Amino acid sequence: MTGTVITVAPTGAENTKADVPALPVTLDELVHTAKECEALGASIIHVHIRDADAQPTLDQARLRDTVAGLRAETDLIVQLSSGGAVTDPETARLAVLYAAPEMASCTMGTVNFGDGVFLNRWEFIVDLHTRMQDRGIVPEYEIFDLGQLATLERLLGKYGLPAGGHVHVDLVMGVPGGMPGTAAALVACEQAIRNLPTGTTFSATGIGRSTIPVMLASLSAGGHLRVGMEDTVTYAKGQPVESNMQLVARAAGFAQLAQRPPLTTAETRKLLGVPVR
Ligand code: KMH
Ligand code: ZN
Repeated sequence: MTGTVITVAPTGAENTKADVPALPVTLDELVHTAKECEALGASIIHVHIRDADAQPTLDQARLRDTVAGLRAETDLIVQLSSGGAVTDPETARLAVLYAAPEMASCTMGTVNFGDGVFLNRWEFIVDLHTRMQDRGIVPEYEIFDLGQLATLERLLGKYGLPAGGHVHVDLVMGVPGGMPGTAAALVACEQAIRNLPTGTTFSATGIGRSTIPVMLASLSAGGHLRVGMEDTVTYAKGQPVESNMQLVARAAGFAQLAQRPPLTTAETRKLLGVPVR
């Protein structure tokens, strides 16, 4: 493992523009953020979109415009969230795939999510996985708890490898209701990932204050990084995040220190089996 994939998750569905004014919510803000983060070392963008009132939406036209806008202005791998917000119905989450992203997230199980429940039934997971296979969309399997890696093993055993043939996992750690954002939990996941197909890669993100411990643990365990205001809105104690660029710059710095510098978009495409445009 020579380099680091840095994914930026700039917006998410949980933080409000009123509480976090620096959150990118319009297409212009998103494209600006994407370009700057690409220049700083990000190679994937994990995208949730907002409507005209800055509320989370899975509106088809907006999703298509977003994919087109990001593709026109950057070479980042565009990964749409199929997770949406905890209130989004399964039909709307499946329909995200019609917007033809290069990648989409695919969560491996139900998890308590703060006061809500992020529902991911087995049949729904199978539907997402097989529809992505049919459409040539490369999944990023989102893992909120250790047992979800066993679900992924079962999924791949029954329904086969994803589009592109490479398995990539993202450990989302520190969600209230999911696994903690600790080095011990990350190592437990890394052990379980060894049961997945040879060459499986993983990235990790720590929600809130677990962002730094998870980043350091992931780098030392051979993993990649996801950062962004979807996951972290406090840069340091009492210091709000100014921008997603600030978080990507810190991640790139840590990756350099670990002597695993950020991979370019072309290198990440090759690693994850995402076609060159
Ligand atoms: N917003 C969360 C309920 C994903 O993007 O796939 C789900 C989430 C996962 O963020
Ligand atoms: Zn997300």
